[in-house]
Amino acid sequence: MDSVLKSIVNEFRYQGTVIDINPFGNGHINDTYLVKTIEDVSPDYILQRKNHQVFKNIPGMMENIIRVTDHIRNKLINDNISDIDRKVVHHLKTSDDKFYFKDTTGNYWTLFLFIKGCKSYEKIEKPQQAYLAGKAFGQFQKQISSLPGKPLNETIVDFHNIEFRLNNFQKALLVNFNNRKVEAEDEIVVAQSLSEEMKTLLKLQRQGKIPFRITHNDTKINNILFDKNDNILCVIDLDTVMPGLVHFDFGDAIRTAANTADEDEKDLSRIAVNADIFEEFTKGFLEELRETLTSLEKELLPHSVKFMTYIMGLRFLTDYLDGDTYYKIDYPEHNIVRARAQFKFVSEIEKIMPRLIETVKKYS
Ligand code: ADP
Ligand code: GN1
Ligand code: MG
Repeated sequence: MDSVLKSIVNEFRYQGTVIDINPFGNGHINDTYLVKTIEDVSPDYILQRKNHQVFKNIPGMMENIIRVTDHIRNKLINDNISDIDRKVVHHLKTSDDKFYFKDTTGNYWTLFLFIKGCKSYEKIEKPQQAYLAGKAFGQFQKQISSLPGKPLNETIVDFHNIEFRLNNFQKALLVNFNNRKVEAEDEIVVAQSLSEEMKTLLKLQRQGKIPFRITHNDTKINNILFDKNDNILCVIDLDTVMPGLVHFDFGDAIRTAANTADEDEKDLSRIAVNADIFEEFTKGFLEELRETLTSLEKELLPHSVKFMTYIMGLRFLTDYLDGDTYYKIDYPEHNIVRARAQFKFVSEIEKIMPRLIETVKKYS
């Protein structure tokens, strides 16, 4: 077992005897480890090194997470829900009463309970899971809509701001790491051709026609934990919970859940929209939020799928041109492969847009 990691875990007030610490999960930003304990009665834990190049204010981020998880926990207690530590993320404190530990090299660490017997999916396999996933993200948004107190801290400023992302893309074109523009020629054309259309949500928000709410902002489908019978346990990965548009959550969830292939699929012919998954997710999501959302917000849900897929493609493309400074990669072309796959999904969304619009109307 890594003694440095062990000493970091020891900064927290946890229960049990640690026997093993191993890398876990496949996030692109943070480093995640599973911390196992010997005793059956002691929980296992997740240790996470938060990426402070990406999240510039970790104390502010942890303040958000604790406010949000405390709020959800109180609601579950009020509703007499059982097994609460599997229904909301439970963070542990350090010996000096903080929810993060800053080590001597400036890295930030958090420790939270590992939820036993859970699973997460990279993409959805059955329509019933999509329905429950839609309900989970809808419910999450509903639960945090009543969060009292000051606004949440913005953990990444301009996270889904398309103007900011397009600006970064322009800068990356100038960086042109290893002359990668040649390899990325087709994707650069796609990025440029859709840039105006992709400002729709930003413009409407600036005109005050669609509101900022509290949103999750990283609703990849692997950020929902299911139990072994595919019941929903909870929504995880709360680093980016902050003010945002409902479209960020709906769009990103569909981008990952309703894609017939992986985010980084190389064989573009395998990438399509699974319309049944889209329908079931929409049904679950709108069952929770139908009364809360305005007609214009609902009308823009199909567009949000295109928007969120485009913005992810743009960010992968930007990182490729920058020389891979942001996302973790498994091989040198990984980011351009991801961008290509996202832009192919955008074109697939365009093909079945009328059906997506009909489906959203049906459940609105
Ligand atoms: P990242 O920000 O890197 O995506 P996550 O917080 O989503 O990190 O964690 C990565 C993976 O670890 C998740 O997809 C999930 O499979 C697993 N995981 C995270 N939190 C828990 C938890 N509390 N209990 C069990 N598994 C978890
Ligand atoms: C990152 O950390 P992870 O893997 O859940 C990214 C998301 C992207 C996603 C693409 C903070 O999410 O915005 O959608 O990769 N998170 C951050 O897979 O940039
Ligand atoms: Mg995650």
